[in-house]
Amino acid sequence: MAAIAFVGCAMGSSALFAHHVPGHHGSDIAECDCPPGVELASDAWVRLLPPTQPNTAAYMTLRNLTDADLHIIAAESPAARVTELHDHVQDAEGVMRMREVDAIVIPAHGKVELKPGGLHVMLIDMVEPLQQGQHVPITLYVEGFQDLHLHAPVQHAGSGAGHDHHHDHHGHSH
Ligand SMILES: [Cu+2]
Repeated sequence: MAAIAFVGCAMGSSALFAHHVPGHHGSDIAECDCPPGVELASDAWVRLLPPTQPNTAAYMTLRNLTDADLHIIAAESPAARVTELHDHVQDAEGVMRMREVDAIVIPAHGKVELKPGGLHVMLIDMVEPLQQGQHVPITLYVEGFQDLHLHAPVQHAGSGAGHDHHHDHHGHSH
């Protein structure tokens, strides 16, 4: 009897996986409504913080396929009352501190990585506490270019730039 129950369970779980569509809406994979010439080179994500923490940040890697440098000059999200572009710089005492920057540049035919300890989109004064797995809409404004509209899932830091699922459609590039 135990063996039959086990087989039934295994079949159930494989059927579940067969119906899982990676990247489908409602998953934990970021989506970008990016104009031609710009694409997400890694999943975008927003750091999950305790509800008492009013600020958080969004991270991603963006690739520029065009012949010109692209300057992200502003960001906006309905989840935060204030959104700023930040970098980390070392102060005179050697302490890394965040500071606002005028622009985040995606070099021509290159990419820029927004990551913890480096460049990031700062989400300040959240409208309501974020839940894990929730998607946060973020708009990035690019000088002389079309806007980038992202939906970035909320994740714990330490789950890396993504999640446990494999997703080979992103490929590997250098
Ligand atoms: Cu910041």
